[in-house]
Amino acid sequence: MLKAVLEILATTPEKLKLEISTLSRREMHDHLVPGKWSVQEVLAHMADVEEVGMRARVAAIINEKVPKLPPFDQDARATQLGYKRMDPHRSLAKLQRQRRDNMKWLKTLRPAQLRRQGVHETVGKISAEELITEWAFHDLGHLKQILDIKRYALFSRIGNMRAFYDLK
Ligand code: NI
Repeated sequence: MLKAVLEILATTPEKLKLEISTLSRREMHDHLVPGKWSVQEVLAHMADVEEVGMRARVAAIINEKVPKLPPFDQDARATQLGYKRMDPHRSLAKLQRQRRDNMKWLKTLRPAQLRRQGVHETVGKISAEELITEWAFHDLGHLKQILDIKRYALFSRIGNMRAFYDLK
């Protein structure tokens, strides 16, 4: 079960790299989906969460006795850290480096450690295994978001075939 989750986590950076390889700097910077993050902001967010969100929380559950896990205010961090101005390739490189390191660490965790729990301040009890699974779930959500942005980028160029699609 966790094996598939680890596989998703291990392959996310290369999937992201492949997906952004066909986008121009401008397409990564612009808000192609109205009201949503740009590719640049998504990548900055993923690199940021990798550093301060995911691993730190799982580590707290493993190392502390029923730790309290504070919520992560992603919009506040996006503004404070300036996700908008961050270079997408640098964000991806940072994520790649950190993920490699995190994969090594995740593979060392034993079943008894994975069963340990923490208390998320908003949603309550959560085990290390659930949190690691959410980590992969979070990856896929942002990958999907990037695919959506790419669909939007093409939408204006498909002429009358637009009638068959409802972009949401
Ligand atoms: Ni996110």
